[in-house]
Amino acid sequence: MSTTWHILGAGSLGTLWATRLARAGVPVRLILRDEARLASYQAAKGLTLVEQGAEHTYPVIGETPDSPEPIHRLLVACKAYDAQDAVAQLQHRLTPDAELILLQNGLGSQDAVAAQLPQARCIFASSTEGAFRDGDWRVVFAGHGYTWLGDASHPTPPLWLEDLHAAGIPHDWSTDILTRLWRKLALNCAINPLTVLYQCRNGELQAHHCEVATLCAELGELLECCGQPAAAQGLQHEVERVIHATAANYSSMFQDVAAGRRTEISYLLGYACQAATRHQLSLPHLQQLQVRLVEQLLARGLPRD
Ligand code: NAD
Ligand code: KPL
Repeated sequence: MSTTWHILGAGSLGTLWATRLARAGVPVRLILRDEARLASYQAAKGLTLVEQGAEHTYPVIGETPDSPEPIHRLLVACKAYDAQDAVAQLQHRLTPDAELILLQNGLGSQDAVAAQLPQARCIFASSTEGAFRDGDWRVVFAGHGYTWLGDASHPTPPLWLEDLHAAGIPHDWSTDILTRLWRKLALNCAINPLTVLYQCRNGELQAHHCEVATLCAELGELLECCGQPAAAQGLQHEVERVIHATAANYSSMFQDVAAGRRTEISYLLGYACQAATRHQLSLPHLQQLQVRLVEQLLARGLPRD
């Protein structure tokens, strides 16, 4: 019997992982905020995955953070701004050899969680899969993609990657996970804030070619300065490729703002600007972008962080 996967956060990615692992017969338990959420979940009788128009419900066992069972493996599937508090609630249940898989986008939250749990193994993940909720306890698998997992301090891949294989979760072990996370952060910084400011789909940024190029040049400088030269390689070309390939899509930040949800700005553009300040690097366009984005968020009554 393989080790149970505890999944923290029954949102889009948490549900996408929980349902596919459960479908493969891997033991999974879902950790919900409190008794009220647990009661709502139990009434729904499971998690529903909608894939290519077909839907299936998986009766994954739910529990609250107070459940007594020890946790050996924890998939942290909440937003970057919730990760630290959500993990802190479970700290007393983590075994000394616990492993955490951190699915958060951007940078900053992973180090904060790892610092909170010096004994645990924290595996960072970067995913291009796409999913959204179309109702409580339901997820639509919207975009097939790939997940890279890695541990900057231990290059050895864990044996449980076999569970992901069995579950049909496309993945690879990465020995340069920080480079991948920095690269994704740079892409998100060059695209997502502009889509919010211009209220447009990704493809419409082709009309703002010069602004995108200037941001890419500054992001490239930042990556070099932060010891991530590989993440800086051909950045502008890659950003233009993504803008073209996802032309019809709205960026995740655009979608968050449009739905009145808090954004992950502090772990994306905010993190980049802070890193520049730490290195005494002047990146005027990136810093101005942050000012404009914060103004836009505040004007919409959303948190600035
Ligand atoms: P989400 O908002 O859909 O889900 C997060 C869930 O965590 C919510 O259900 C929330 O209630 C729950 N949560 C928060 N704090 C909790 C706590 N203390 N206890 C229990 N549950 C708690 O978010 P998501 O879209 O799944 O994104 C998760 C992370 O993955 C983000 O960093 C996001 O940027 C990244 N990501 C998402 C996608 C995607 O397609 N959705 C793709 C790639 C990366
Ligand atoms: O990851 C993205 C997002 O929308 O968050 C892309 C599509 C790459 C745009 O930055």
